[in-house]
Amino acid sequence: MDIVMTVAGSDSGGGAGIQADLKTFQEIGVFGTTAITALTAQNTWGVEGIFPVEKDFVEQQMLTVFQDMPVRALKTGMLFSPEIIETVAQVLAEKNMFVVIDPVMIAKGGAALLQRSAIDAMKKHLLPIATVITPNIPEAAELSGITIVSEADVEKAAQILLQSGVKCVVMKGGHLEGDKATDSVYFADGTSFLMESRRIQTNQTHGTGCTFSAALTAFLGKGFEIKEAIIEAKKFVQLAISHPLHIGGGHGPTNHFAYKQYKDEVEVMVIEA
Ligand code: PXL
Repeated sequence: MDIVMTVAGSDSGGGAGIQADLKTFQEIGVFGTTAITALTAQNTWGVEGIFPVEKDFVEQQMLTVFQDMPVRALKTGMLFSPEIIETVAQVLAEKNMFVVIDPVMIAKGGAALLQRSAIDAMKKHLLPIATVITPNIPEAAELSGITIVSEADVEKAAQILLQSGVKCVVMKGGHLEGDKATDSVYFADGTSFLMESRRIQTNQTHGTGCTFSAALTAFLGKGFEIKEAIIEAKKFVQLAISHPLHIGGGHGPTNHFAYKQYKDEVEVMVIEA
């Protein structure tokens, strides 16, 4: 059994964070473990409260699992503070596993899931040891320090992020305009490709980013090559968005059951650079 870990925050509403990650791991058939960085009280309307976990206890959760289980791939989600980021980076620096960074900053309803001072810590400590980072456009703009409007800006921001030492950048295009949702993927060796899919008009998107990075982590844990893992994760999230569950009255969660049920109907076009 392939073992993976998520280091992230808990979403009591079950659509994002640790809960989305574990559901995704389970559907893909890997064994999920967790280190929880913060509890949130939330539903589909928004985040009502945040209760961070002490950095030493985040470390203890990770080390206790690592002592006993060979974790092949790990993702980070909501890390909340610079202290937690530095601690997680220190623990991971001595380990040999795939590391996926989902640079979670702001929840759909607007709540800050990362303190501003933590952005520098992420660039300095976490990116150098990461395999893949999966920013959306606003997150990529924050991390790279440039405004992103055009496709040229997307590439420029990705190149800035690659300089920090991360091996692969997945720029999620969901926040850009257009009838296609295009993600651009750049590798440190200079290669790149695009993934294009139909844009789905829906507000049932709570936890989309968590679900994509969790699926990517699960496929890496199963031994997929990085490129194949990214493409399969895109399929997982595309299906999760296109078969909504309509739970709650606000931004509803994505459907983690959909991949297993509808895997054969999904279309993601891969365009080589
Ligand atoms: O989708 C980002 C995210 C990550 N982690 C937690 C969240 C959210 C969004 O609400 O609540 C715990």
